[in-house]
Amino acid sequence: MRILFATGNENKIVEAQEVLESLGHTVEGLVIDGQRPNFDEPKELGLEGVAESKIRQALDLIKGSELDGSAILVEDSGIFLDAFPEWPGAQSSDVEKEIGLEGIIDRVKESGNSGAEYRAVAILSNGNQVWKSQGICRGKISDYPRGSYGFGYDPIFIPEEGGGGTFGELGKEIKNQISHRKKVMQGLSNLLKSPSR
Ligand code: ITT
Repeated sequence: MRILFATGNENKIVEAQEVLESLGHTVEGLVIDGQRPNFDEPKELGLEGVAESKIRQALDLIKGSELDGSAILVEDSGIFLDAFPEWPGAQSSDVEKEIGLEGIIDRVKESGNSGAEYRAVAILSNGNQVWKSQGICRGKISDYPRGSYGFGYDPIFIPEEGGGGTFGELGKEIKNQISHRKKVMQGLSNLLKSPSR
């Protein structure tokens, strides 16, 4: 299936391509009038509420255009710290800008609980059918940033299945095998093989 990913985050597109293209799909960023669309994100609704809002906005944007009927993908994701329920969660990108990775490390150290997980919710729709999937990657926050691969919280996130390295150190091969994004995209691909709901 040709999938148009409605996101302003190029890293998400690259990671989705790496997972979904090996499963027989193509993925490209949704571009309208030469621009990546920008959506309102009602972050107080959490990841799923934000993803539902983004898919509604994306489908509205392409209604009546030549892209009407295309398979549109949206994804909302974030990191969740065990010590702070639902935080930063859907606010992850804002919190990263406000306090930085060092600010996160400081709060985790103060709390004494380094447990964390990445979560992602993805929704795919052609306007008629809708497929929704979730992905979680368990891990913990490191004592200091390590490695330069990836984006966002990757230099301070140590996935349980990564042998102790951060995603920043583990790189693309490992991240794409075990990440929340791998799981959410794999889940969508599995749903595409079965009748839609
Ligand atoms: P779109 O909404 O346009 O898709 P975005 O970057 O704003 O792009 P989100 O609102 O879903 O995406 O916020 C995701 C944030 O969560 C992201 O900016 C990072 O701070 C964090 N995050 C999510 N997945 C991540 C990953 O795989 N690696 C590192 N940080 C991640």
